[in-house]
Amino acid sequence: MPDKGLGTARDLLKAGRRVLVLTGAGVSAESGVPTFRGSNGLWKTHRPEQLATPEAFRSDPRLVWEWYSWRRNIVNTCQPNLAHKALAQLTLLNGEARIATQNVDGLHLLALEEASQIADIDPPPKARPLELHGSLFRVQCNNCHVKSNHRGPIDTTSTRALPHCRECGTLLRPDIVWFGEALNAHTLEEAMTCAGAAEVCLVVGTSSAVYPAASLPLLTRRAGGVVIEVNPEATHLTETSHISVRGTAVHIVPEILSQ
Ligand code: BV8
Ligand code: ZN
Repeated sequence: MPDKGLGTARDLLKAGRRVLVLTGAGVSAESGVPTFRGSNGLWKTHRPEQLATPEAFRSDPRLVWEWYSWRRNIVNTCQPNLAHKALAQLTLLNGEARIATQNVDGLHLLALEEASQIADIDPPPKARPLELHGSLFRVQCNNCHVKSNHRGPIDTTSTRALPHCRECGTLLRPDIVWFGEALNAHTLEEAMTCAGAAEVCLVVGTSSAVYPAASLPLLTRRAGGVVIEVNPEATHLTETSHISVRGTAVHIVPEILSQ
């Protein structure tokens, strides 16, 4: 049974240089971003296979863009919370600490940009979070294979009004990894390498239900590292965690990262 030790977690994170942080929707919950599988999660009102698959996009791009436009509008009103900020500080000050996030809300990157401005430090390359499942605010052309930032409003009134590639006219899709799609090979390889080398894998706010992201802490454990989970509830990972701290990201993460 995992230790619930907040103090032990803090000591391990203080001692551990090579830290991989894996986050999920729960780290952004207190910023107002809906989670997927919780009581009022996204998957309660929408079926993932209806919205988060390439087949769904092929059959009804307007519906899929409507869902992402709705999520973009919500996230545009959200700010990084104290957990995002504490994690940004960690990666800014510890060049060996990395964040791999399943989230597509961009709040880790925003927190890092804010932290580096306040500290007047250029973030080390490894401080940039690995976005395993892409970003709500990037689009990609399946024809040109070009990705670009896109933060403006999406006109979902007709398929023709949806965003199209300026170069070739192809309908653009969100730069999001859907079910059944491979993650970006380089990003995944980088995350797996970090997981295998980590002394500590800190897992915050994920149900650990989705692979291959959920396999990352198992790589740390297999290589002899420590797995620390922060979640108000037990998850698929809890039994294999060395420490599972019950609590929310905003209450626990700043506490266990406080030096
Ligand atoms: C792939 C995009 C293969 C949409 C998402 C084994 C190996 C490989 C694949 C599989 C496998 N087994 C099954 C698969 C298939 C599938 C999969 O994992 N299915 C699951 C459901 C069984 N995986 C895939 O399809 C992946 N692709 O492997 O392709 C391949 C290889 C080569 C060539 C071709 C194909 C793709 C996976 C990515 C799918 N895309 N999202 C979008 O985001 O719009 S997944 C979706 O779930 C989100 O991205 C989300 O990030 C992710 C995980 O969810 P969580 O973040 O954990 O969120 P959740 O709501 O579940 O949990 C929130 C947690 O927070 C809870 O525990 C809650 O207690 C906690 N919480 C709440 N409040 C707080 C809190 N914690 C802290 N503080 C709080 N305040
Ligand atoms: Zn194009």
